[in-house]
Amino acid sequence: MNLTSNQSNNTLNIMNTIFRDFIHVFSTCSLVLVVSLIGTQNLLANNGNDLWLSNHLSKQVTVIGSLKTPMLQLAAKELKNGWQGRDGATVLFTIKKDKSIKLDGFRLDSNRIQSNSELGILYGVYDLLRRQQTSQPIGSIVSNPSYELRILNHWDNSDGSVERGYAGRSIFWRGGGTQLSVTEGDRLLWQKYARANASIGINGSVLNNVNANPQALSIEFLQRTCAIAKELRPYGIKVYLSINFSSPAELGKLKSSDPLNPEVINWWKSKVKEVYQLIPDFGGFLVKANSEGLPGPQDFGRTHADGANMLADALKPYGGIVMWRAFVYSPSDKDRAKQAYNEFVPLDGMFRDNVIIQVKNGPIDFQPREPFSPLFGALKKTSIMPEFQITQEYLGHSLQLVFLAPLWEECLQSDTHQEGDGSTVAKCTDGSLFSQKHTAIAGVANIGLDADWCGNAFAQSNWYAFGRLAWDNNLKSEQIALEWLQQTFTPDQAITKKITPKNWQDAFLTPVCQMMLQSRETAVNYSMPLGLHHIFAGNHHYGPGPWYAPRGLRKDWTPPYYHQADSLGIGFDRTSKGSNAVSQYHEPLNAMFENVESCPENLLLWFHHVPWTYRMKSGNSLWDELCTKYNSGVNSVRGFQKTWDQVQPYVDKDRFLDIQHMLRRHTRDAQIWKDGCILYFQQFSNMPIPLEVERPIYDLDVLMKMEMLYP
Ligand code: GCW
Repeated sequence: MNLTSNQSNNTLNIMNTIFRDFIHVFSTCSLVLVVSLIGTQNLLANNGNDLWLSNHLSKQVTVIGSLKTPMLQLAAKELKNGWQGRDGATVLFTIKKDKSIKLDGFRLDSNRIQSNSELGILYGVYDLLRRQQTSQPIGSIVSNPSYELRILNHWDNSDGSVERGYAGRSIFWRGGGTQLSVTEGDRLLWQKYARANASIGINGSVLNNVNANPQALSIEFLQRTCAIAKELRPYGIKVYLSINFSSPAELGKLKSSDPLNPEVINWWKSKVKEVYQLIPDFGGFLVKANSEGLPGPQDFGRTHADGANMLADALKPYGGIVMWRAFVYSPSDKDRAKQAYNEFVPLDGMFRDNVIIQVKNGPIDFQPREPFSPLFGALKKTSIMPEFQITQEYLGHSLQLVFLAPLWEECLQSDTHQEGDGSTVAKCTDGSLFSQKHTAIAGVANIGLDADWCGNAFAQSNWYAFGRLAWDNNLKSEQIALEWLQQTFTPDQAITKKITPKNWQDAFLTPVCQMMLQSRETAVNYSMPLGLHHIFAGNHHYGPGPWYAPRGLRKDWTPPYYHQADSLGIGFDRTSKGSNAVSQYHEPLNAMFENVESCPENLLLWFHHVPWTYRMKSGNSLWDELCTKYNSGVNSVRGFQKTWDQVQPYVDKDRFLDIQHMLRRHTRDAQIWKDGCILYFQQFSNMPIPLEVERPIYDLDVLMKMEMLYP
């Protein structure tokens, strides 16, 4: 089902909502009667389209204070529609400068929301409603965002496809002849998208793929961008575009795109002017340059700083920014993990103040587990922003239940030690340690035209978690998971049981939250435990392929480059005896990673080539430990299946069946990972599979042939 056929979904949704509210009213009188009347929960079908923003029967509230502008009126409307506090309460909106309130933060108590800005009031409303719905206290709270810019990156192409998208086609671009016509359906969809983002504090959207087509700056594209901006603006969301560095030549028909060429400089200036004439609050450009075959300043013998600064100068008069990606590597036998640091650290301090270097959480590429990128904390005189991947490219697409907040929390809380102990990635990027003109964070979106936006209900939690962490980079994954569950699977859907808050907590919230919190480590265990990375089959990045090495393919695009398994052992030697990537980390990390004994075991094979017989802390040999990890990953997903089956009474039928089905596939594919990797690596270790580990059920040669069938 997709949102273009959304009319009927909407009607269904409205009917469901009415019905749910109807039940809500009656439930206080006689739940049993209602249950016997409807007999089944089928009527509560939920396609997930409302995300964490389901409608609830609200109580009466009066809003006072200035409501002159559309944004404040919107804030008042949202408050009235969702109010769960005291019936007949009054809430005051106050816009007043207050030094303790930063950016679009707010001060909140049960009957007042104060902010420096209108957008802060809107955020305060969503926060207040969230607290009501999740039964959190509403004392006197000041809430300020950790980052000034909290941005979704959509890898959407103008033909409507989405790179690494697993939830249907693009919500922004349709391609073909329909590119120009903006329909009422489009507008409603974009408003709904904007509202969901605003409710979690996201304030920017990059509308197109970083693998950008030069046509992204054509007038047709800009006009549609302008139409999208119009729907996003009331919710405080600015639009940005990814640009192709060769646009002057490709689109402008100039002879070159050399960033120091005056004609090129002028071309960008007039293009930027054209953009701002259409979209006065346009946010700026995101640039992937000299990476994976895309053009960039190095093609002309210039540096990343030359390229970024030229664009920054063009954007500066309008307040626009450049997000310049540090995801660079070239085909070579050298260690790919070192390249970004090597290229960018020498340029520290050379970027304009409206340039932000966008850095993926790890040095390679959004793997299930990586150490943090050594650029965090090493760039001290340059604004730098983390890039997380919400879409599950390397973590099971939308076919596996993997909650990503623990991965991001692990990165944000990693101590770089760059400015002494406690120099976490969070502090190195949010302005606490280095004075950055702009602070920002980006997440690669997992959104598409699927009715549930993200491909399955639990994938929505990753969109939610990104927004919440962008607002508060110290939030704990558990709090995020609980909040999200409480808002997404509301207890009023559990109509076949007499649900009390206590049994909802014990029988639904606690086990499902546990499942979510375990899911990332589980994915690491059945796919790439102990620091293994990038051992996927083919370009789909779904199933296992430690053997995958087609002749002629770049070595750094093949798994053997990363796992280095041989008869002696397994793992990439990044110590001083190997590629010396450890030297890019500040002491004491350098020494800690260098020494096999002190290297954290969950990163062991990232930094070391380790003998199969090496004694792990558990007493197991490395080989036995590896097998045990794979086994525990599979067992854990099996456990998720049971957990989910147990919560059936608390979940509407649609989402229950959908997730039940997904977990079946998830378990099967985890088994394939385990069998494929154990049997393949066993050819090198020549050691038996420990008896506590379940025997493989697939044959290696079959799995090796299956590789291209995924997903
Ligand atoms: O991991 C790789 C992905 C590419 C992506 C690239 C990037 C948009 O496989 O699909 O391209 O990262 O981040 O630029």
